[in-house]
Amino acid sequence: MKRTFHITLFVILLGIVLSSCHKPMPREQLLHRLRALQEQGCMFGHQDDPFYGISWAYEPNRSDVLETCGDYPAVMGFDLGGIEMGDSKNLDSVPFDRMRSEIIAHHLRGGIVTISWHPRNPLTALEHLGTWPEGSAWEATDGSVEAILPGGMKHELFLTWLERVRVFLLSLRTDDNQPVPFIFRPWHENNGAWFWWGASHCTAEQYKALYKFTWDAINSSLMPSIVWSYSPNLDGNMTEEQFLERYPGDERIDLIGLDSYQWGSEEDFVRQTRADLAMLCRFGDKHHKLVALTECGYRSVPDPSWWDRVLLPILCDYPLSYALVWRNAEGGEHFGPVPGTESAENFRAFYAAPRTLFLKDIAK
Ligand code: BMA
Repeated sequence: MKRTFHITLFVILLGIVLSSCHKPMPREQLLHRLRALQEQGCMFGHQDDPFYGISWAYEPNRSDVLETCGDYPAVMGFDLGGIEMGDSKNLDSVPFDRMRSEIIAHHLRGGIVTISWHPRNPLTALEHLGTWPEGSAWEATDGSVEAILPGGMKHELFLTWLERVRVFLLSLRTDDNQPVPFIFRPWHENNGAWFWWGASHCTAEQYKALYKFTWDAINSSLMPSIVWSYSPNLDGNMTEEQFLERYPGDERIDLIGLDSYQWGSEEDFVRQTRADLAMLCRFGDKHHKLVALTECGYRSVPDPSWWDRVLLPILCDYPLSYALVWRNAEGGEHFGPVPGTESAENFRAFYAAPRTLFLKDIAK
């Protein structure tokens, strides 16, 4: 009797000790939160939201989304392009120091952060400093991926690039030194031909080796913070076999996505986006992955009813974590809402729809 009592006591104490040791990592908390939020709706995201709009730049606390509907986007996207060169500003002139503080600020206000990377071309970047398209992500030469893999002539350079990315990502910490969790989405739109890591410029094996090498190098010290995303571009007829060809593997990927823009007709955009999302959602369900429209939009939103007539029904029909529209570039194109434009009122209807989640919906 006494022995049984001691054993029971021991098991209870062991349980208490073990459960207090397992403090969930920020990445686990973020994954858990993303899954719970997906049950509530689809989050709206905007690239470079707090930096500039088409007629303003770097004014504190401004955001075109906030000024259109009274709320911040739930998700904000940021891009590291240029950090690999040791630049102080990214490819769209966003100072990395400012980026760091806005990432931390969005995290602290309860928002979700996603980070992409348009690195320059490792074969030509050093000859063409700061030019476009020469030396940029869009200088889509064959052999660049091969050159940066182990044994390649630019492998050492690539190690310094990854180190610069890692150091920036590691610096994403709050004042009390807590790591900010985020979704990281490198090597995106890889089924197209426009980036040097695109399907026409490297084999599937080389692409997967690139993703895995990146994952291993960065994850070694950032494991607690990163939700990893893999997001090819719209195909319109993507099969699971095609998707799997370059998929880095279930053990490395948490969130799969689609980058889908309305460049042509509305009918094509809707039909093709739905076809690819249906496949991705089936895959996500089977493989327990979150699914998102990792980039989307209609350049300068020329259709005043686009938000709630075209985009919203798509978000309603698929179990998506979020849909992120691209940046509102100063003096140029915009993919997000702009106060005072024709589509702004329609954006407020999109905002009010029960399905869409903005900051106030998720930070409650
Ligand atoms: C593209 C355009 C470019 C920009 C790039 C990276 O879609 O918006 O102007 O440099 O994304 O943000």
